[in-house]
Amino acid sequence: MAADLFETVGDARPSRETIAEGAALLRGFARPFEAELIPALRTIVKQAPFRHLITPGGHRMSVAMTNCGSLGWVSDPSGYRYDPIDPDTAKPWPPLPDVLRKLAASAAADGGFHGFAPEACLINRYVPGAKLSLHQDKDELDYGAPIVSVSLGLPAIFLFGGLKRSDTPRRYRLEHGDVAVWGGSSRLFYHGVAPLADGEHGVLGRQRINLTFRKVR
Ligand code: MD3
Ligand code: FE
Repeated sequence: MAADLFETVGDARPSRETIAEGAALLRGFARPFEAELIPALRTIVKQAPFRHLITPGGHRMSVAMTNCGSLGWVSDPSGYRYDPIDPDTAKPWPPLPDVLRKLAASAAADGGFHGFAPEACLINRYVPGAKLSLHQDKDELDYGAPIVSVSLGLPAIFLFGGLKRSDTPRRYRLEHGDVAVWGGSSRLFYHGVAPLADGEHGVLGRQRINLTFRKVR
């Protein structure tokens, strides 16, 4: 990619890797946003604290979650849904900050999806041992829009399968600042996150934060 020859961002050279049709891994893409991004996340989490949701199967998720934007993803024993109201605070989710909107739109454009305007930003927090089992993201009405994900803090092994649960997943190590854009025919691929290894991250400490931006309707 010729543009990389002219770019330097900290010590990490941004790069774009196509990992499936419509799916791109943008290593280090979020780094230039970091100084604004982390304080914005702290503000959101004060208004809508992390919580461990219960799945429809009755299990408490090891990943803690919150949201910002006009809709938030929630799970409870009755099912999964997008809700404009945080059930824990009974208030709307905190608004999507400009820095997050810009990061998501520019990453989507870099991945080939122009005009991406997310309604929901799900914020996942992993501590060592937390994991996300293989699943499909099927609670959105518009599969034509991509999902943009931003990894922060401790590295994680991301599992990327196929359309069938039985497809053996490929493994990708996602690090602080890595962004992925998932659209096209990969939009419904099974995916998950292996149990987080212990460690200490210079900025975020003993945790991994993942943001997923979605157009819901
Ligand atoms: C591949 N989150 O919140 S983001 C989720 O790291 C979720 O917290 C993971 O899966 C995390 O639903 C992974 C990467 C991701 C998101 C959506 C996808 C990968 C995807 C949709 C289709 C294919
Ligand atoms: Fe997912």
